[in-house]
Formats: sequence, C-alpha cells, structure tokens
Amino acid sequence: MTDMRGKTVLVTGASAGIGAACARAFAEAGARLVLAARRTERMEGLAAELREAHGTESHLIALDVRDREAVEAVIGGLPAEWAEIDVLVNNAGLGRGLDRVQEGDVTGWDEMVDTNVKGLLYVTRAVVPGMVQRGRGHVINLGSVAGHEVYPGGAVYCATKHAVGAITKGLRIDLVGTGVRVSTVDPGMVETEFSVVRFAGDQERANRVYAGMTPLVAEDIAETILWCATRPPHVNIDEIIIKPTDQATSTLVHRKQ
Ligand code: NDP
Ligand code: 8X3
Repeated sequence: MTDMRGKTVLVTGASAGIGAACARAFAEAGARLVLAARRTERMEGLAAELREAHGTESHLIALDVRDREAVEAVIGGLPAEWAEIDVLVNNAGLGRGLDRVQEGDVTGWDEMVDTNVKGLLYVTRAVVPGMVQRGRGHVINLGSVAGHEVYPGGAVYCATKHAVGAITKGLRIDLVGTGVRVSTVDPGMVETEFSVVRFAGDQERANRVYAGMTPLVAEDIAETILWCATRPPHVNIDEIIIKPTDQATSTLVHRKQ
C-alpha cells in the first residue's frame, strides 16, 4: 500500500538531495506537498516538475529552520488547506568540515547544532500539536549512521545525529497513546550535495568521498521513507539503518583499486 492520496506531507530541506527525492516519491504516491528550504527557486522548479508529472499540488515555504520565530510564524500561519500535516519529514540538515575537535571551526559547530538539532526540534514543536489534536500523524526524522557510530573528525556532526536518535526515542515515548507515529531513517553514504556542503564547495574533495565505491542515491532513502509512511496505522517503524553494500561501518568502505 503506497497510496498517499489526500495526505499532506511537509518535507524540510526539500531543495536538494534526499528532501527533493522525498518530494518526488510522495508526489508519485499521490500526496500534496508542503516544501520548505531556503533556496526557493529550486523548490519552484521541483514543484513545477511534480505538477507536470503527477498533477501534484505544492505549497512552498522559504524557511531557515534555525530561525525559531520564522518556524513558528510560517508553520503556525499555514493557510487552513495546508495546515493539517499528515507526515513530517524532518530532513533539513548538514555537516560542516571534518576537523578534529581541537582544531574545529566553531561557526560550523553552531550551524550543525542549530540546524540538525534545534531546527528539527522547532519544526517538530510547531507541527506535532496538530497531529495530537487530530489523533494521527507521522514524524520521520533523518538520522544517520553517524547517530550510531563516531568517526575521526566527526565528533560534532555525530553528536547532532546521536541527538536526533535521542529526540526520536523521546518523542515516541511522549506521544504514545496519541496515535502519532515516530520513525528515524538512518543512512550511511548517500551521494547528494552533502559532501560538497561539508567541504565548503570543494567538489573534488567531495568526489573522493565516493571514489571507487557505489554509494546510495537519494531515491534509495526516499523510497525507504515512503515505505515507513505507508505502513498501516497500527505499525510504527522505529528505526531503519540503511548503508551501501560497499560500506560496513563509517570508516570501513570497500573501494575498487
Ligand atoms: P543536501 O546537502 O543534498 O541537502 C540538504 C538540504 O537541507 C537542502 O535542501 C538544504 O536546503 C536543507 N537545509 C540545510 N540547512 C537548512 C536550514 N538551515 N533551513 C532549511 N533547510 C536547510 O544533503 P542530503 O540530502 O544528503 O541531507 C539531508 C539529510 O540527510 C540531512 O539531515 C543529513 O544530515 C542526512 N544524511 C545524509 C547522508 C548523506 O550521506 N548524504 C547520510 C545520513 C544522513 P537549503 O540550502 O535550500 O536551505
Ligand atoms: C552522513 C553520513 O557517514 O558522512 O550522515 O556521517 S556520514
């Protein structure tokens, strides 16, 4: 059962990578979309593509999830026909750098914590009360293998994804009995703009991350998220870890010579 007709799905970080792939997957399944990110022109292109391909209705919101007041105002102020969110995909996130803590860039730390942890919380806080009121809804967080392991230079990014894991578990505890479901999908290496962003636009360094191995693609994760969202209402998928076959752990990756 992958029918999402009549369902409203809010995807944060919908302008690229996994978020854009989620928009495509949910649109194909018949959902209507609330798309949020900072780069509105990209979302406009995506919305036009999905309208053309599937007749998808989209509502775009220009949003920096780090801006608490904006999150409250924009999500609290959604027009009535878009306000009842059935599925929230908390996807907006990023890594910055791969430096040891003692050499780390504090600005990058702020950006990761403010986006991956606080931003996710702000959006969740704005959306979940409506779900509770309606007695149904589904929050799907983007965790990571970095929420299960820690690797060199990854202390702060890994800390944010460990936090996402804790928030997912805590939210599920807090929402038990409300009918609202809470899941986390935790990928390993997915080739998106993630590494280009992590290395501040250094495309060559980003390419080296995936050299000689076959990474996941954003569609692999979107398909998994859609699968979680389309289980029957009594089924809650708690957590899925999904890695490329070439990746055993964060640091053990098989590469062809
Ligand atoms: P991309 O860089 O391709 O996409 C990131 C998305 O997040 C963009 O749409 C970006 O939009 C949005 N975003 C970033 N900061 C903000 C912000 N402050 N406010 C609103 N939106 C924001 O990366 P991925 O698609 O790979 O990453 C998506 C999620 O998946 C992240 O949470 C990441 O940590 C997680 N993840 C990624 C993995 C990978 O290997 N790629 C593996 C495991 C988890 P814009 O810049 O327009 O605002
Ligand atoms: C992103 C995957 O391995 O770069 O969450 O931390 S990794």
